[in-house]
Amino acid sequence: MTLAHVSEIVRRFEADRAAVSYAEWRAWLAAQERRIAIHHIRSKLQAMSTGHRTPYGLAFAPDGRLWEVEHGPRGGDELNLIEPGKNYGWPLVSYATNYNGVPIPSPETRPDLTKPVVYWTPIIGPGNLMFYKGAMFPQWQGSALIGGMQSKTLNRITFDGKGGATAAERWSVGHRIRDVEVAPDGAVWLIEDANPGGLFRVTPKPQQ
Ligand SMILES: [Ca+2]
Repeated sequence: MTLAHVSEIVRRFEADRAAVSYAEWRAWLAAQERRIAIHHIRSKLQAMSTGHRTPYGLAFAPDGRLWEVEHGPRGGDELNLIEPGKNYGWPLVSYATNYNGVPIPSPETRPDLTKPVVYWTPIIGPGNLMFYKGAMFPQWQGSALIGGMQSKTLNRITFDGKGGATAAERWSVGHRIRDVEVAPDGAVWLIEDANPGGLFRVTPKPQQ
């Protein structure tokens, strides 16, 4: 129902109540309810966190923690543990240098800002972030996988369950990996950032 339509119903109601049908009133009331609901939702919205540069991936770990990967400029790609109300530093601090060579203050200089849990200098150019869950790679259960576009790698991150993380493994795959997903059978799909690009299915090496 458009605003013009609502105005027309109100005008006719004020002129002559009988000119407005029950169905029209129902539609008008439903529109009012939607408007109130949207207003209510908007009033509840707030920024979860600030100070992000170029987020490329956001995912919940099996323990419910929320993680994010983002690109730094010349250096300083980050894996962040996202918590409400925190400022993640950009553009005030970074483990990086600007593209024009101008240094950026180190996160160590601003203890009030939240540091990344893992950072990459030189960069990997993260394409996404996802948590592995599947049967084919049981040793990866609970690990995160990150495609590297700049580094042409697949990266595995492990977690200590207390908010810590480690860049545990990195495989060179020779393609700019934009996204990583897990198939229902536990195989890993990699999609390449290229035109034409490839889609690769990763499975364990058969035992000799
Ligand atoms: Ca940061």
